[in-house]
Amino acid sequence: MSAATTRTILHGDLDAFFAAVEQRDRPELRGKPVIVGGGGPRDRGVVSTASYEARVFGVHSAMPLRTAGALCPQGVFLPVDGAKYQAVSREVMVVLRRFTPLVEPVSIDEAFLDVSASQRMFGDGAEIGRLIKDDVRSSVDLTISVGVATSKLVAKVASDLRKPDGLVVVPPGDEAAFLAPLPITRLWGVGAKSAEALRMYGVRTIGDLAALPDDLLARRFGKNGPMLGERARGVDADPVGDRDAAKSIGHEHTFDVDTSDRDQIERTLLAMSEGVAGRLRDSGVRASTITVKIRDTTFRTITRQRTLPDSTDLTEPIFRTALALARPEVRGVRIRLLGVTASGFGQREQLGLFDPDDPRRRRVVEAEDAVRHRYGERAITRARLVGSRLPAPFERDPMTPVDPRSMDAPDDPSASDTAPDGTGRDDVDGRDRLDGTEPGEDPLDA
Ligand code: TTP
Ligand code: MG
Ligand code: MG
Repeated sequence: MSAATTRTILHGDLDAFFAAVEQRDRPELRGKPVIVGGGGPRDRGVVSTASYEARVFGVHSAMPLRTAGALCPQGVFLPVDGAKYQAVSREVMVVLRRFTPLVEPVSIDEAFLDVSASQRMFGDGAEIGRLIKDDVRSSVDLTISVGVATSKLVAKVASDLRKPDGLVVVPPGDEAAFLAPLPITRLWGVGAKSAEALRMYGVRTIGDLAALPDDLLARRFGKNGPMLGERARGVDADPVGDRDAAKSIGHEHTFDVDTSDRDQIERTLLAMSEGVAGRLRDSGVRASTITVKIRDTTFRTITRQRTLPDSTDLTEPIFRTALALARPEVRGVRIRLLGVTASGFGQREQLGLFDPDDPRRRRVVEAEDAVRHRYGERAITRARLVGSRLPAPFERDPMTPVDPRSMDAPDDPSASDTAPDGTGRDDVDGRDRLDGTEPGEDPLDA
């Protein structure tokens, strides 16, 4: 790869994130085994994360709390304070954006940064890594582990290698040699199933995988096989933040019985707007474009979209816009399906210090989010929605960090709602739907 095209990519991931926030806010917990999860050591439920002091006892994420209690009876067990961690996550993303606008959050506590163009201002990748670690520590009082490399793949492996408080720099050209001795399970996208299958070929390390011929990989793993080999050699051209451009968050609802009832249509739009707004907030983004999709009994499908003067992550402006777009189209028509989609994302923090929303209103919304995260989407229901008997299409595991790569994949019911006669026509394409295996997914676990 020529110098002109060599990129400098950072991956940052906070150390023992939920537990570290609790230790930060309660100094008496520092140095102690802290276990954050949905209850105490005698409760059902699992560990969200454990401080490094607790990990010494074998406690780890996703372990039943009771097991954690048996392994580490002296542990301090704390409930999950989702709203607090979301807020801290946003603060960290603000810090990261001081170094480049090319920041791609991948979960609540990690992000990729392309700092290729930032080096004249801040120094080389290693120096930027150090600056970021210092800045995260002084601004939010947390430690972040950082990997620096020429690709997302290698940076991700590097950030994980010397946790906690790690900084691992892989110089250009050293990618394959850096990866080679590591166990195959370290390779991002190789899960338990793929690792097991690879073991049959004597593959233990990433270097073993890199040495397998492409045609063998293709035979065994199909179209993802050769890609697996490339990644083992540290080849990954995936750009930082690329998926943001085509990204959208949407909900759709197909009525059990086609309807022309205005109230039912409006309540459905409200419920969907609420779901979309909640997911925008979870992802730390605001949308500037709202699209509604309307399919009638004859499978005629139209979409109408409007760009807002100010981007938003709140229900009201989304609902108002969706309603204004839908009203003229649904009059006197029997509706089969409705959809509300938000797109045109900017990061919330890019708007700077000025928050166009009433801060009190935002606090209420954030309190609602906390309840939603803890008890599920149905816990908070506007008076108007009571009795609407909408199914709960908006539920997702509150403990699963939102992964922008798969944002729309799990709950897009439109995929099965195709016109039997092929006349269905969508003005919005399915760009945001994922097909095939993405980097970061196990080709066999998928
Ligand atoms: P991770 O970054 O995977 O883990 P971590 O930050 O706790 O520890 P480290 O990165 O130092 O290894 O996840 C970030 C947060 O996401 C974590 O603090 C809690 C939450 N989480 C869960 O709730 N359940 C899980 O199974 C995992 C893996 C994470
Ligand atoms: Mg982490
Ligand atoms: Mg993480």
